[in-house]
Amino acid sequence: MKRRIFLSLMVIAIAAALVAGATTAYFADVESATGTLTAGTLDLKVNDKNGNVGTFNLDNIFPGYESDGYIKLSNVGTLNGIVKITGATVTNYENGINEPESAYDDTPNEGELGDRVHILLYFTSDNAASTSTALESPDDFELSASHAGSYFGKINGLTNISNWNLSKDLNAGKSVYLYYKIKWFDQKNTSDNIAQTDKCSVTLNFNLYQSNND
Ligand SMILES: [Ca+2]
Ligand SMILES: [Ca+2]
Ligand SMILES: [Ca+2]
Repeated sequence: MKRRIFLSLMVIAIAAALVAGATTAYFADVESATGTLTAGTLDLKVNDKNGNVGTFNLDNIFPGYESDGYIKLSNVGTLNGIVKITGATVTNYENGINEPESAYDDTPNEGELGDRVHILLYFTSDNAASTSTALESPDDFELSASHAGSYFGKINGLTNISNWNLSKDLNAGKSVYLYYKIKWFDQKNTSDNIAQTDKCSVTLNFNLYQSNND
């Protein structure tokens, strides 16, 4: 009887040893994985500034006047984008009616300068002077292939600029330029007197969109 009890205790002891051994007796290895998500950036600057940036400020203009220049548009973000002119605001100020204006039935409170002066706009990759464009008459402007996507017309027509699809690829860390030429074609008659003293303000709205070909 004692022997049977002794054997039973032996079996229990061996079984317990096997269970204990089962938790430590094989190789093991544990690893983990961590991923992170960080959003990129799209950030547009106009002439290296944010906000509504002042550009040209042309005083004392006249029939026959012209001026051109560039507006620099930079993508200072980390994602490639497309910059687009999404709209424009044109405001005409009468700025008083002088004696020559009054001879042309000038209507008070709304200037005529934006109806008299033309503007040419297109995007270009650089601001080299060689890209400046000659304009001899309101009818003679033809787009070259490198200037595809442009606006040419009266300043007042800029209010429809969203229909002209002015856009250009603007990759991360890069700049493009909006070329502008402002020209008052001399009509060789005195009807332009109606715009004496008048003032015109133009605001272009730019939007930098994410491009889908990153
Ligand atoms: Ca910005
Ligand atoms: Ca005036
Ligand atoms: Ca006027």
